[in-house]
Amino acid sequence: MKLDINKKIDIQELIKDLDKYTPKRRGWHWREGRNENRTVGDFEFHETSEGLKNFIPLPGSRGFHYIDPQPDCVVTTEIASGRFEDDIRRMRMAAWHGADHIMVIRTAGQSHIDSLIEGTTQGIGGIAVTRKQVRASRKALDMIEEEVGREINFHSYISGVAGPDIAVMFAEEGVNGAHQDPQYNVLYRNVNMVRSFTDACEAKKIMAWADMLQIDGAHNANATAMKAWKVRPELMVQHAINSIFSKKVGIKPENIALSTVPPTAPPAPCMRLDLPYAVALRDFFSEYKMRAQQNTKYMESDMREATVTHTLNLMISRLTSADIQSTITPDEGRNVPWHYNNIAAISTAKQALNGMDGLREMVKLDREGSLGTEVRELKERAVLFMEEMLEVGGYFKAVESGFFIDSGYYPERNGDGIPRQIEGGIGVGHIYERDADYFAPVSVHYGYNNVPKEFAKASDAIGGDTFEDRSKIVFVDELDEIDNVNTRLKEVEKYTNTSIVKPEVEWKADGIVATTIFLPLDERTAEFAAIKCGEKLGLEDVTVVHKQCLHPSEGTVVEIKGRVKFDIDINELVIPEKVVVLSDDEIRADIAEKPMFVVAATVGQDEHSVGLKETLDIKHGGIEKFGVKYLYLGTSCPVEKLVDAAIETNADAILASTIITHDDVHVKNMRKLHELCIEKGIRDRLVLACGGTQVSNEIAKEAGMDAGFGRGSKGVDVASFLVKRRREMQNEN
Ligand code: Z97
Repeated sequence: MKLDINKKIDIQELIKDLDKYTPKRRGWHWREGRNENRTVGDFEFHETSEGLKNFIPLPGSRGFHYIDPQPDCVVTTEIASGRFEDDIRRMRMAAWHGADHIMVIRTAGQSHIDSLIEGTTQGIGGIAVTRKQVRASRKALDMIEEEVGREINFHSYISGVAGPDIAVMFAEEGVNGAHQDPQYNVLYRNVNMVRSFTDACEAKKIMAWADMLQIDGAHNANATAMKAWKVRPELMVQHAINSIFSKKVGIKPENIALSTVPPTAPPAPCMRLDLPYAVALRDFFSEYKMRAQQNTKYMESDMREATVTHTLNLMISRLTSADIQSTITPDEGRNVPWHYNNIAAISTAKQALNGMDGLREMVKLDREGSLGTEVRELKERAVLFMEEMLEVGGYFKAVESGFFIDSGYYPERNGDGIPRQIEGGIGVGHIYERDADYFAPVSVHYGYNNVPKEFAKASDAIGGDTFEDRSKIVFVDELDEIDNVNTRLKEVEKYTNTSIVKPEVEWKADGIVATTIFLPLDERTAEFAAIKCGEKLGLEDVTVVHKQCLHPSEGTVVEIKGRVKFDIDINELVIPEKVVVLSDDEIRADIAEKPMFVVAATVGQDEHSVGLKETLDIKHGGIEKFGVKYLYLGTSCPVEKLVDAAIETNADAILASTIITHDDVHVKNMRKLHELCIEKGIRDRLVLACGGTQVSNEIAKEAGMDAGFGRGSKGVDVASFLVKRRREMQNEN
């Protein structure tokens, strides 16, 4: 199965024979071609990686020949629709925009599940991570990476009491990265600490074999702490514990990534707190990688605010050269994991990183000033924390004493940390010392294994394990008769490979649309008034996703979402043929070879001038830019005067503008222009074009023009048309 750019990914085809699918590769992949200067378009870049084969550039790239420079760091997108068949389509869109690390958020608290789940069930704002979901996603990514020409990392979580089981499944299925941090289980999921650390040995050993990248869980302290910036010293301790532990189990340092989050956001003076923290991390953990996640704790539902915080965070990433840039911002605050929010966040990262390319070469971090002092202080606090931990008898004792997630700025302690008992938590008492004759017949295993002498290696006892012989993997397809991908696909059959469509934000044909409404009301009233507006617009299940008071009594802006009740048949749409616009160079060359002269005016009793002037003048890319010369006769110009001027100057074309539409005067003016030219015997040698907000190509042509230019038309559209029409006329004669 290969993807065709012009076709949607066929999910039915994708899940066919999934039981036989072998992932293309294992292991984490950094971007290729980093640390070298690269020319992209007109510019030299200093912090990029190899470009993509297929991509969608930033909107502003229009001014730069549509270049799409790829930053040097891996860019993550977190996908949480809860249906893998829909996630897969989103992954493909994300990859085209520059994401090469796809994290699938699990359904709430899969760490609580004490076994490997098989078969698919749909999550709520997340997905139950199962072998089928993982395999289907990896298979899709194997094809998507060929389409974009870059390796894409697939990522999920190895946590909870089923952690080692999940690690094995991930290794078998070619998952490339995972969160793994026993401290996460202990603090946030109340898994017994001895169990959690013992399991982590096994899980990490398997991750090392599978060459997976590991992200730790320290950032969760930011999210949990009352004041996120207070736990910075403790966070360094958490990073230290998981990093050295992972290294000792056998994960190579370049596969150990710290999950770092700038702890604050505006209106806090975040740079003064966040930058020293990021620098201190780089100093302490120089052999490991930094995975920068933007701040999500101080994020509400405002996309604009989230984007600014994200951008400030990206500046820190650039200044401290983050290795992986996460991009969940807008979704996390709004809890609306929609396709286009993923793309918006990826674009924010790409845009900011492109824009700050090479910033570090010009701006040096001043270690002599307050930055240096802050960095040193943070490190000292972290070291003291670690020392006190040793004094009380080590990590387990420290957790028991409530050292972690305390709201004090260490060494201050407020006694409100999360204490866990060594003899408590989920899975307590399930750890047994291995007997002398303990034997596990597997190829990857942590610690003591009494392999019988007749076997060269442990797994020979069973003729190879699943890491060595994939045919031994048992693929369980579906367990739930009702909630599974087959029934879900059946429900949307009407919209699959047919001409029927429905708007969507996360699931095929979910029918959801969002709209922004300003109401001259106070916030509370506006919220309910907005819902009423949504209902009057014909939407169902209307809810408010964002609101912002602009003034206590003058007004509120509200963003609502709701479900449309209708479908659209694309076969019934009337779509005018798309005009192909010539390139700037081609137009210029044509005009240089054979000059062109046009006369132009706003006709009738119409004083509008801006639209036509923008079309003519060089400043905003009017036809003058391409070398076309013109005579502008101003506004309220009689049609007769315009035609006479064209005759006198021997013009090639007339450009008329007509904005006023009262009594269809725009149509009448166009018709008059056409008829007058016939009367004067010049119609067949003159190009006639008309523009205006209510003019369309169809209306203009019907009224006798050669072309019409409506709202949004640019000088290049007109220039391209003039050149093409002149060529046609030459051929006609
Ligand atoms: C991130 N936006 O990118 P469950 N293990 C660790 C974790 O951090 C998490 C889980 C397991 C965030 C992702 C928060 N992290 C969300 C170290 C979750 C998840 O929900 O307990 O089943 O596992 O880091």
